[in-house]
Amino acid sequence: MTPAPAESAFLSACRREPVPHTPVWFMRQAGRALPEYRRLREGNQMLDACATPDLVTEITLQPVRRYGVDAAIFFSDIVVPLKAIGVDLDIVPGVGPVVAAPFRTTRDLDRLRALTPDDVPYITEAVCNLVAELGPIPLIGFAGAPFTLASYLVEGGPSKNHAATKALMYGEPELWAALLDRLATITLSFLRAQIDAGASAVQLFDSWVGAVPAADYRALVQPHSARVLAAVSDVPRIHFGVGTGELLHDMGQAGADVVGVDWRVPLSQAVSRIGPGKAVQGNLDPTLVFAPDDVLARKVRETLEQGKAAEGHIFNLGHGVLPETDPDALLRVVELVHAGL
Ligand code: 1CP
Repeated sequence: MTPAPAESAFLSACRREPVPHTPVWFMRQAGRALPEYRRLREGNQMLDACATPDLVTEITLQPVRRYGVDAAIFFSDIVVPLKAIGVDLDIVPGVGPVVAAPFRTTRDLDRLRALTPDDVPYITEAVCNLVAELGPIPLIGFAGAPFTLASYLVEGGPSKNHAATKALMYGEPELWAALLDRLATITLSFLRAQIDAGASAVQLFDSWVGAVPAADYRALVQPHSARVLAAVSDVPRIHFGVGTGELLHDMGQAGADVVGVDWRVPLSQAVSRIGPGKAVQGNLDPTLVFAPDDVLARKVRETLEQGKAAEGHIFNLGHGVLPETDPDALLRVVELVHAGL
């Protein structure tokens, strides 16, 4: 009999149970680093691709076939649920999500109604197809956390300093709380749709929350992320952000089972900051794929060694695969991780 995803190394590590080998997958493993992805995406807009179950299924499977990773991540984007409830936005090639009318006032809350599964039938269909195709390999569903989604809505697009977002957070705390509450409701429904269709785990991306100091994170952000994570406690929950060295403990306390760590903090230090009762995910610098083979191999082994300090370790990069990455370098990383120390 084929083993179930529940018995996989990936889900065992999430649950802090013994594993036959350290599981590995890569954030943004589907995408521009793969020539087969670039071919499939030719002539398709990103958001159209995300709403086409056959394309989503194929793109999600591509890195699993090529790299032999221990988990698939659903191909979609964090702004898909916002688009699905009618927010006028697009994903502009080479830029990222761009929102036509940025969020400014209380009246803008009306544009953020709750999401139902009927808004995203293509998500349900693609997840169902994928679960059937993947067999024993777990599928990770994902969503953007309230802070990171708020950043795109308030800034109107990608931002370096998140100045308008933080101005709203500090200047109008009541409106900020109402905005994050709406976003939490949308996010948890988007995750719920993926879980109900068969996703085995979820990752909540709070990519840009590293811009917020810890005390303000606890007061103004964490309660909303915690509400999302509490609503999906029937599967392992991974919580990740970039530049979050000062927030690792609090992000774990938001209710994650696994805390994702970027490349800036040595994994062993991250483990002591996060504290007991959590698994960790990470954290090879994504630029190391451009280093000579022996340097890459040494850094992979260092990461594995440091991961031993954790109750569970899922190997990953410290952020997404860079588009210029040679897929063969990632294949080598998977082989090294699976071979162990
Ligand atoms: O045409 C293209 O190929 C567009 C590039 C692209 C891709 C491949 C975008 C636009 N999104 C995606 C897919 C995507 N987005 C995945 C795929 C699954 C996988 O990992 O293989 C995931 C998980 C996301 C999630 C996402 N979107 C995040 C969180 C993860 C992270 O990288 O921190 C964020 C911040 C976004 C916003 C976004 N969408 C796209 C871009 C280029 C960006 C970032 C823009 C910025 O810098 O603010």
